[in-house]
Amino acid sequence: MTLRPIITLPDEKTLREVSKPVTAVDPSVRNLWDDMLETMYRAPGIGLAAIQIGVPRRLVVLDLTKDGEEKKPMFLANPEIVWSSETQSDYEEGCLSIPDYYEMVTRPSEVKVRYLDRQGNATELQASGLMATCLQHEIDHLNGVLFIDHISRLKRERVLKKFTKAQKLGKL
Ligand code: GNR
Ligand code: NI
Repeated sequence: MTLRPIITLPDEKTLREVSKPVTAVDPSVRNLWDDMLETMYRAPGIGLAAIQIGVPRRLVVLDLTKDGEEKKPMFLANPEIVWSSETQSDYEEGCLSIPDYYEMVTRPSEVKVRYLDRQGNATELQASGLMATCLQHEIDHLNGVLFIDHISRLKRERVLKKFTKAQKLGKL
C-alpha cells in the first residue's frame, strides 16, 4: 500500500473531472482501493474518491468507524444512487480536498446505492445518517461535484478565492 498525496483546491482542473467507470474489479483496482484506504486513514477522513488522489476512476473507499473501534472499510466501484428519500437532512460537511472548511449541506436523508464490491459482485446498500451523507458526497466527487456546490454562491466563491490566493502566496 502506498500513501498518495491528496489533491486540494484550487486544483479544479482535476477535481472537476468526471471519473470513468471501471470495467472490472481486477487486481489493479484492488491495489488502488488499498492506496486510497491508507491515504484516507492517514488524512484522517471517513471517505475518499479516487479523483482525490488524481485518478479519474469511479472508485470510493469509506470507513465510518470511530477511533479505537475495529476498522470496517468499504470498497465501492461504479456506485450509483438508485433511490433517494424525499426527506432531507442537514449535515456539517468537510472535504479532504478543501482542508479546514466546514459548512452545512442539505441532502436526501436516505439513499439506496448500487455498486460493485471488492469481489466484483453487484450489491445494493441502503443508508441513512452520516453514511448517506458520505455516500452522496463521494458519488458527487465522481461527477466532478464538490460539497461547496451545494452551498450559497457567495460562500463558494469566497472559499475558492481563499484557496487561489493561498496558492499564489505559496501557502499550499
Ligand atoms: O472525512 C470526511 N468527512 C466528511 C464529513 C462530513 C461529510 C462528508 C465527509 S467526507 C470527508 C472525506 C472526503 O473529502 N471525502 O471525499
Ligand atoms: Ni470530499
